[in-house]
Amino acid sequence: MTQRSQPKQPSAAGGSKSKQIKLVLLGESGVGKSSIALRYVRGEFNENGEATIGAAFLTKTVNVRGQSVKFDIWDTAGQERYHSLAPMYYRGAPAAIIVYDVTSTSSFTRAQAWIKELLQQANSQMVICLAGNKADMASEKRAVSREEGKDHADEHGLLFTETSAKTGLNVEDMFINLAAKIVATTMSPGNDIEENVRLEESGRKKKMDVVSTVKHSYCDINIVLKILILALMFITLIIHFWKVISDLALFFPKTNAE
Ligand SMILES: Nc1nc2c(ncn2[C@@H]2O[C@H](COP(=O)(O)OP(=O)(O)OP(=O)(O)O)[C@@H](O)[C@H]2O)c(=O)[nH]1
Ligand SMILES: [Mg+2]
Repeated sequence: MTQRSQPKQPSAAGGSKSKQIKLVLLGESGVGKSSIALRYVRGEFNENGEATIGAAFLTKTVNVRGQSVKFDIWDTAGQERYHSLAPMYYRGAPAAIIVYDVTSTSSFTRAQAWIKELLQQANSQMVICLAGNKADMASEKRAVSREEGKDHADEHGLLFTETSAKTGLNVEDMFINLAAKIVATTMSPGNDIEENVRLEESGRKKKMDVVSTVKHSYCDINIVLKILILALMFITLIIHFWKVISDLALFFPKTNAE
């Protein structure tokens, strides 16, 4: 797919205000992340897609349970040299799709590492889907069984599907299921993603308050130090002044005597 594709702005589904969902696509290079994004957003497939550089951004708005949902899709680069950039995209994101290629065991191993990383580093409320892509090649070249993928997803409480960006199999459903789960989670009291974001923000605000409190106490110390330095300078000045006076006192009697 073309690198750094321009965000597409489809018309909002439904009349209500769109709920924005940041979604990140992760997985080994070549598993088909960009192809999935391209299939979902534009309904296209490119046999000769180039590896993504950095990340690409796409958007799509859909209607889920009467709620207009706008996906902000971050299609990350799977090449290892871009790994360090990934947290920038998944941090704070409420949704992620971890993609592997059903014809590649190494991509499944990499997907497991992504799951581990997200469970440790990402937002604990993140809705994650594990996707075994290139299902159209499964009959001839399958290397990871559907059961293996599903079991791994179940073990970590993730959504699971097998997709084909080439034929479009399950691509749309995967995004809709993710959105439905997020909308459901957001609507259920006591487990509200927006509430959690607010809590995270208030937590962050608390941290900022602590920082500013510390800053204030540093300010106080600075003022005390400044006062001490000024006092020292004042005392030194007085001593010098006193010395000059006493020198003059010694000088004048001598002059008078002459
Ligand atoms: N047969 C088949 N080929 C696919 C499918 N999805 C992607 N491909 C092909 O796999 C290759 C890699 O696809 P990309 O979408 O560029 O892979 P990627 O995960 O974005 O790779 P990076 O950008 O390097 O991380 C391309 O040649 C695609 O045409 C699929 O579902 N079926
Ligand atoms: Mg790509």
